[in-house]
Amino acid sequence: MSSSSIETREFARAAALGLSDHPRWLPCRYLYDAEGSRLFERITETPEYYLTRTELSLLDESSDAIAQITGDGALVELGAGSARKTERIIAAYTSRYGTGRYVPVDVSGDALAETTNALAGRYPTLAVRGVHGTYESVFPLLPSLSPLVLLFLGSTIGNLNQGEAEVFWRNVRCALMPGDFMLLGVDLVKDAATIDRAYNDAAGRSAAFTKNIFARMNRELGSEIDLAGIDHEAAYRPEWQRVEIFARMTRRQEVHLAPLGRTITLEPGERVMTEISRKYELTELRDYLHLFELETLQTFTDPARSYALLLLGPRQS
Ligand code: AVI
Repeated sequence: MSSSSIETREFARAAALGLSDHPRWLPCRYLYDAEGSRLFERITETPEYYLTRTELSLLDESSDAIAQITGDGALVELGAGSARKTERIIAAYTSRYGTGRYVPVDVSGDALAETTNALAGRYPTLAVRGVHGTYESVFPLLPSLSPLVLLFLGSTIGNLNQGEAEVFWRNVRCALMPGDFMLLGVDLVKDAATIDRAYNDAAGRSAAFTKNIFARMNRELGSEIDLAGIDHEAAYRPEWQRVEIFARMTRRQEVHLAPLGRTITLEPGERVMTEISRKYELTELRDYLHLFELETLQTFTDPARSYALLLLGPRQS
């Protein structure tokens, strides 16, 4: 069996498990094939999606200070994608320390190759070594890259559920050595209307992004889903401090999972959760990270306290 068919069967299995569950769901990592990554980039350009814009301006303002605090070290970025936001940090480290090391980690081989080539051209003194894989796959490598600054930006942490986040933070704590740092970007709790607008942009890009996971199932799993029979639904739930994103079926759908020879029926009105996006209170987050022996050394936030960058370090015992 070729490696791509192993991946396709894994996708089919994950879809079968999630779609047979109550409530129904799909793992959000499958939102990001090449088309999904392109659609997400387009969301970040909408006037409603304040997260990326705010994080970029925070990075503009604080990258120099961060480079000064951490000292020279390898920049290891989880889920690097196009590394658009990271360029600010790379520029700060290379101008302060002359040379630099950048290790982008991404599940998309295409995005990694593009990033690596583009940065190598723009920063001749920067050594770029991409790692093609999941976050989990890179944790064992981290001690060999120390001293390092682990970058986890874009509020991607908010897309992990409680259990996934706990495993993630345990892994981070085990992998960081004394003198290492982590820079975390998080979206903060704010009025529900602002958050709701960010996930329901007027141009319909958020809706296209949600539907793409079903389009991908059609492409890769032969699912034959009628995309016109799906509505995007996203709403902030203040009691859970998270946005919940669903696809609601407006007609009966027979979802074929060709690699498994299975069909799952979705009735009109049924919803499939495709993603959560958690929002954070700063004091709660600092207390939570403390449970994993991670100290918040500095917090950078915008005047409206809409978004934050946290500089973390392992607690020395
Ligand atoms: C990638 N991640 C941080 C985005 C978010 O805001 O949770 C994903 C997203 N989904 C819909 N819009 C944006």
